[in-house]
Amino acid sequence: MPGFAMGLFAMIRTLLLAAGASLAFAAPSHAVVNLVANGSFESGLASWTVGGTDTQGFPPVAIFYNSATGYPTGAYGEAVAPNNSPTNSPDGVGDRAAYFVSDRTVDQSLTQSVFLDVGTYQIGFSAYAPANGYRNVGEARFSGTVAGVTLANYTVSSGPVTSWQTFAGVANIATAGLYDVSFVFNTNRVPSKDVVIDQVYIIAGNPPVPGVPEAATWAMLIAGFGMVGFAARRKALVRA
Ligand SMILES: [Ca+2]
Ligand SMILES: [Ca+2]
Repeated sequence: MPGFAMGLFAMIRTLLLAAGASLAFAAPSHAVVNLVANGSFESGLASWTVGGTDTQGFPPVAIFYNSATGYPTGAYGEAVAPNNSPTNSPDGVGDRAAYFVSDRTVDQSLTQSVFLDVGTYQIGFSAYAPANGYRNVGEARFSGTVAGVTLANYTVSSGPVTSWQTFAGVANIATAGLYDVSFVFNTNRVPSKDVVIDQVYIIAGNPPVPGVPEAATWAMLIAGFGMVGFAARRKALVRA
């Protein structure tokens, strides 16, 4: 039995190493262009339009990372760590990110329109909930739509705190034209939760998403676990 267990671990380790090796080659090339303007918010909110109703008077702003300053340059004294979740955004994470913070807002939004030709595009963005906002009693609902495809729509309390996550997907554009990129934030209680976003992107094609095993890797893993199962059954038969 120990011998079989060791063999199984060795096989799984080999499979995981192979999966890791294939993922290491999945990085996007330097030629990839982000079709979203100022998608990393390094130019503040240039190219973005602020919408919605805010009765508290705290519109979204582009804060600075690792800055324990107050609104509008920081997250009320909490230093936000730069996005570290895997992303195919061609833009670097940079020094800034967009911050939704109002406690009384209806459909507060950051939007822009992007012209897309017919084709397949990969789309995505990264989001984060600061701890001080997360502790607030009021809920916040947030949605992210890129190239007309809604990638996320959640209450902040249902997501992680102080942990970046990247949402990615595919937009298959059948008709050339303008497509919406929009982030929408709703709150109705003082104080309520907040959201930070960064590295919004639209790129041509649909390259492997970092951190997500691609189809070939999955096939290899499934085949590998099938082999492990076969070996186990064979061992059982031999023993019987
Ligand atoms: Ca940025
Ligand atoms: Ca808030």
